[in-house]
Amino acid sequence: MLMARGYFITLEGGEGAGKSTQARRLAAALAAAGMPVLRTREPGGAPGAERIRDLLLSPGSWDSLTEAMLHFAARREHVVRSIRPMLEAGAWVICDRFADSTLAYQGAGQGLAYETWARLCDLTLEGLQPDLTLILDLPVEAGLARAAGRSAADRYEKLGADFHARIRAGFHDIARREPARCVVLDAARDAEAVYAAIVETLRQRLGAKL
Ligand code: Z5A
Repeated sequence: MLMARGYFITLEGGEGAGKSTQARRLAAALAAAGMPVLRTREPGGAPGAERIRDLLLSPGSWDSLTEAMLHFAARREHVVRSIRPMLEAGAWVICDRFADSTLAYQGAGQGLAYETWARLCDLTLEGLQPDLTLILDLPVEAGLARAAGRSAADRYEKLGADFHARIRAGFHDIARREPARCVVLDAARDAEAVYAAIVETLRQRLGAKL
């Protein structure tokens, strides 16, 4: 590895797309190469944010703006207490979901307006944006089957195939809007092939010598 500074890399996609699997593997490879690395996730990643995560994933329903604000409240804690300090210290930050998930889930999924999402970003993120976003793309049925095989369904996993199809389309819209930051990867392949595509993307986009 011949890189001087860390990068902020986010993994996005629907349920069961393999984000956690790939985030673990990528973070381990960076650490093995001697890079300081933080692997983290949303909602969560800081003590207060993990408490908000418990609220968000437990049974119940929220107004979509309330729900988006809860995600951004958790994200603010995560950014201020974990992500930004680690980036400033030169670490690579590998994050399982970030603000794009709010645009896909609360926007495309639950009707939150793009402009409202953008205002919440302005208010809470102080200009922080991922250097690279890997969107792991998988047909909805395949993702839900993978997620079901792993653990009991949470509140979002129970929302049904139509909801998850809107999420998938929402991520495609994000990739079309921001091609310099986002790369869509076919996540239906085996985990080894997906990881190889991630490494190739890091080489091309960030000059990584992984
Ligand atoms: N949410 C939101 O609404 N708004 C927001 O702003 C944010 C989040 C940030 C968080 O749930 C929920 O919050 C999420 C969106 C919402 N909705 N849900 N559910 P979470 O953190 O508990 O779960 P998740 O983010 O959706 O992750 P996941 O379901 O755990 O999926 P994943 O991380 O993408 O997949 P995985 O855990 O790596 O793999 C799932 C299974 O598939 C596992 O058994 C693997 O071994 C297997 N797997 C992985 N890759 C492969 C391949 N390539 N082939 C075959 N099998 C594989």
